[in-house]
Amino acid sequence: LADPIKASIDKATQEMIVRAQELGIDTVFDRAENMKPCNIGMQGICCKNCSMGPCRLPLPKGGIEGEDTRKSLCGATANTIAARNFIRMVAGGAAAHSDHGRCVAEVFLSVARKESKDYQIKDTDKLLSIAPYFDVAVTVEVDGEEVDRDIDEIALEVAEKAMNEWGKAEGELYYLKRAPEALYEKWKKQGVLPRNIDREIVEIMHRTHIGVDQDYKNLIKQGTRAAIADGWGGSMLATDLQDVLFGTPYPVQSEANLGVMKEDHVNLILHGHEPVLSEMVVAAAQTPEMVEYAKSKGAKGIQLSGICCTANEILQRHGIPTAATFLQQEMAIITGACDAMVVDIQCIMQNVANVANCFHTKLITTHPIARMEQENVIHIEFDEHHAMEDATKIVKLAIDNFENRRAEVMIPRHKNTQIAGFGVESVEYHLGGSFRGSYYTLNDNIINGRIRGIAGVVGCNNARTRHNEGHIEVVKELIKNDVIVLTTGCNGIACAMEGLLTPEAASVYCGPGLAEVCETVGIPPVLHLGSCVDNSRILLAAAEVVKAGGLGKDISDLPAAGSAPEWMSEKAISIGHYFVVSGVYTVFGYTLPTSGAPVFHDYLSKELENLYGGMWDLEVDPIKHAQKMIAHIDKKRKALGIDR
Ligand code: NFS
Repeated sequence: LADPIKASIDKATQEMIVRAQELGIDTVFDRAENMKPCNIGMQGICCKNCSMGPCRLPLPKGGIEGEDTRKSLCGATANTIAARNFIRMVAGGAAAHSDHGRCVAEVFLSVARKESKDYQIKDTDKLLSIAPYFDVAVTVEVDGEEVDRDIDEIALEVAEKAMNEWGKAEGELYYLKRAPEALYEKWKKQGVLPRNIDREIVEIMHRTHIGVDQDYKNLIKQGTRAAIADGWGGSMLATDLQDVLFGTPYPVQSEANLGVMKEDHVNLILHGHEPVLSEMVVAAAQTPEMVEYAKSKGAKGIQLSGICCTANEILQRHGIPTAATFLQQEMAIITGACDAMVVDIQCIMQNVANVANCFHTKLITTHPIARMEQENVIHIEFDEHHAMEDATKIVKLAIDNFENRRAEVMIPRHKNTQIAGFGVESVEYHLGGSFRGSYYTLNDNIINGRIRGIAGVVGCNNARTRHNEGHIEVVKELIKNDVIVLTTGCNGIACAMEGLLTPEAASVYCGPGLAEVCETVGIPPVLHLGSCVDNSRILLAAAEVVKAGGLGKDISDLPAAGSAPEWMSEKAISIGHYFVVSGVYTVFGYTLPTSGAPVFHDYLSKELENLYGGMWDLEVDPIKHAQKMIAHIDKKRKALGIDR
């Protein structure tokens, strides 16, 4: 069994590990004790792309001396195998983000066509701001005068063009031009401008099939093209179209950790990724009829909360509290107070169904591509054409289940306050010049040294490392050294649970320069920018910083670095790679599946810098991890002539 103290730094999680063990229910933490990962797979050098394999090419003890003669049956080298595996991870991650984006685009198209009455365009300003990138005019000439164009017409044209990004026959992705010109030119020179989103992913599957692409440099080049298609394509489209449909987030106050659940309320937990579902469930649960209905069943009300990136989506737009990170999902049920958990796609552990089986919890899958085989799971397929109806059904199920609680309820009392909902627009509002209307103040504070640099710290939890320890130590070390942190995903949740997403955290944890800026402006030192597709907000914020001037011409010139201290998903690899090829020095914690192929690893961590300005690194120790990022930031400051 897992040792709760060694498994997590978080009190609520520790208590729930103990609780689960008392009840004889295994969690991911226990399973991590009982099953160790495959050492060869971890090094990235197991090829199972054909049935002559799996071919395993372990590094000889003591490393490689002289020529590396390892090869598979077909002759593939360790570098080829590691590169193939690596870009297949990029493909998996880019596919996940982008298919999510496609679903949003489909809903947007049906809204623009006036086919789904339950969704509307909430943010027309955002729509108008993105239309020009698709070459969609926002004004028309009438009798020699420029007048505003009909918003429905604009929406339809944007929707059709956006939809087309997944499969258009020629050209390149529209959003690539949002990158700084210098970066766009680098991509063009390297021949990695994505043509359309799906094609780049498909091409990875083709090129990694046995006997196709055998040059690790050429393989990673396609990985680069697909990663760009994710960050500056599928993910960015997901973020933008979600903002158009559901509203661009602005700072909101809320809470985080399992303690947000309430014993005397119906607890309905939203877990997964696409706000298309969760937005409707939130709307349905907030209707007076549903609240009354809950009261009629003896509850004081309905407590919604979120897990994983759905949590981030409903947090940033509605202030709905966050219940759990990826690793705490089983625990939300083990509280005995989860009346229903509704899931869609991604990061949903199959074991939640087994845990739900030990309690009264109704587990509801909603997505046609993500179903569960266990008998206790209910499937309510969510369809944009009758979204509110489906959502109401889900909320009712949760309420009806309130009186069926069987186990003793044990909700850990731990939670913390958080301010979330930052984005490109609100950062501009808080840190822009009021009359220049750009990132002027932020840049000014970077140039004068109060802010040493910018870090994007993102990504998952991983049961192979102590839950939240890497996240929190890396972030604290950065802000202590005056580096402002932009966070998303489960790092955002971890920071929220630790109280780092409050303006008050500035005086406690920050160096004097960053503390002064945060106190003056009234922002937390760690700005939560949303879900993992919202890493596109970090890219755009970086592009804005470049645009505001004084800090070089490209993202790679900025005193900035990226990090994923506890990553585990393929999505994280895609994100890491699009950060790198957008010019960001990016450090991952735990492990990288490249260690068995030193030449390929070196290519990622050294050679890529010459092509794109960014590079990969691995550092397990969180303090060293942060220090490496700071060293890179200082190197960039020096190059800009703004040494502190
Ligand atoms: Ni990101 Fe969201 Fe969390 Fe990791 Fe999973 S929730 S998309 S993959 S685990 S950060």
